[in-house]
Amino acid sequence: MVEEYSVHADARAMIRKLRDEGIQLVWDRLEEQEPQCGYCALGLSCRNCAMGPCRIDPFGEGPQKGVCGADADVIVARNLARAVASGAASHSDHGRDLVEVLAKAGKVKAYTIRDVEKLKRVAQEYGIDVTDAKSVEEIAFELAEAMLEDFGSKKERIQLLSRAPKKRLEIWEKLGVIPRGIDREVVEIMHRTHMGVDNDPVNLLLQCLRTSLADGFGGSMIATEVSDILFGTPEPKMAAVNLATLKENEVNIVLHGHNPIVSDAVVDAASDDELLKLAKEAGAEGINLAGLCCTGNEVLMRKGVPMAGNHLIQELVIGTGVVDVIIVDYQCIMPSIVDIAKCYHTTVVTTSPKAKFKGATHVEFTPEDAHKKAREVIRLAIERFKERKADLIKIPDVKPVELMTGFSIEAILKALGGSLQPLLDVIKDGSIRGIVGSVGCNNPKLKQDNSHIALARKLIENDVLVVDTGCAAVADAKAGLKTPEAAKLAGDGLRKVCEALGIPPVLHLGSCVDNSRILVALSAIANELGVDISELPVAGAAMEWYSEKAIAIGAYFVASGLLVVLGVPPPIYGSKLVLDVLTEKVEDLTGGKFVVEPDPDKAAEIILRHIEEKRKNLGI
Ligand code: SF4
Ligand code: MSK
Repeated sequence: MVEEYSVHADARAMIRKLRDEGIQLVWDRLEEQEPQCGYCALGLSCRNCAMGPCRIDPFGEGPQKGVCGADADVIVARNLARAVASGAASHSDHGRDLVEVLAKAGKVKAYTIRDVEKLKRVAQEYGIDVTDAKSVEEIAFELAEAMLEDFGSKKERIQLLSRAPKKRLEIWEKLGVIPRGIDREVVEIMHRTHMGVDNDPVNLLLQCLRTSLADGFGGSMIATEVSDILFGTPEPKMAAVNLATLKENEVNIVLHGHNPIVSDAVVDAASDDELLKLAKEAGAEGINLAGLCCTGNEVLMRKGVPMAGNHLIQELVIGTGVVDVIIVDYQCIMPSIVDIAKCYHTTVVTTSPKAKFKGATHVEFTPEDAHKKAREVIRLAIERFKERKADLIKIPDVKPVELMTGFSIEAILKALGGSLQPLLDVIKDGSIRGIVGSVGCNNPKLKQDNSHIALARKLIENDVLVVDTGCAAVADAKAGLKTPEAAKLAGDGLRKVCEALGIPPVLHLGSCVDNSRILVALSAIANELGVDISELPVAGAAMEWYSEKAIAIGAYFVASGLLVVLGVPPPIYGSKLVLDVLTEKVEDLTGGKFVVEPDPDKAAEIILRHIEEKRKNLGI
């Protein structure tokens, strides 16, 4: 049975250990929840008001309308819209936190501008004068102010949308889905889905696209750009992944969550001589950091900090018995980790006023005191190190897997010699048939990482370059697909390109917000070719998604003209109309559409067919 939970030996070893220790895990809780509610799975339940909760009978025998009169189509569309709003809000609020730090950069100890050139470039996009008369801090402040306006409701169009190809902008204008303000679109969904407001399912779905674009070209893109400006634009580097990156003889601090604001400060503090001395006095040989989920991706991309794992590893990592502190910010952090930590010596430290966990230790980080707080957390980890329970220690007997990370668009351009042309040439001559963005999470309903890895393997075998982010990226890394040597697993065309450039066939573009890098790259390629994104031989996939953020990401890919394969069915099957729109009719509107296909081999075939069709239409 444990074999069905994960493809990885390290995960399986830990599942067995924690089971033996009587600890309940995500898979156990999933089993306890079964059978899960069929109405909810189909999107057919509603509790938007106190006349309800209501549900629609999918077999047509029971009620077909909620108390207010809403039918299946309205209820399904409303539920989906609220998920998009939540997903877009999460990434975008993460972006806002970074913008607030940007406004203070250089004025507070922990944060400076690490990529001045990018600061100036982005500031110019916002129409900010970047003459030498202004200090870097002044430009940063002005950019932060301008970006905050993107969140509001005064503008007619968010700024970075101008990166999209002209044809795409015309499509969005025609559809009326140009996002005006990030917060505005999220709020408007909450308004429209209140009882008695928007009762046209198609109109609701269009607002889903608009809100998702406010995330993709707004909140997420701002998060990526500001992270690069503050913490450095990633460059290729080697690093390691899996549970063997934890070290028994060192103080281990696991960085979990999404935003680099906290994790970057901890990484800086971990090399402090005074703290290292303190760790040694406690009997440790050093201070070891390991990442989880997207904040892990952030420090992996920029600093080569090793990665313990992705979403479904978060409970297991504590079971090694060597995690002294697990420090979190927000998003994708299971509340269960606090309960599991109590069975060991591990302390869970929360850092954000908006993400407190019952039973955790709260050490609030602000831009002003991040440096001090990071040191405080490391001191706490050193104290916890002394409390380890020797009989509970077991790091899985595997070797860390190497990966090459750090492929920002700037880094890819540099590898190509400063221009997209060499990439366009190999796409045109067929050495690379197309590009696929593989994104998203783990879901305990699927064998961990199996679908991500199987899809990536099949795509690269067929000369499709894979770019990945988030938990999908960690999955592919653990499978060894992110070393230059993995080029031998690719088809001849892709292999030769990778070997010539010394890069892997699966490129790590970063965290979940860094899906915006994919939008930037596709926009640039389309602009270079003078076509629209929907005409490119490209696609997206979220084979193991679980999060509302993944729904928003899928929606902005579809809105941008991409075919997106989902490996887990979204809760829309209760409405034939919504299903038809999202999997068929939307293609006539945006050029993109969703396909639901849990089998990774079949998903790859669908994508490969799509890519070949696009190539044929382009005459290449
Ligand atoms: Fe029921 Fe309508 Fe209220 Fe939803 S909004 S709970 S369908 S009455
Ligand atoms: S962390 S959103 S589980 S990718 Fe971005 Fe992973 Fe999905 Fe969270």
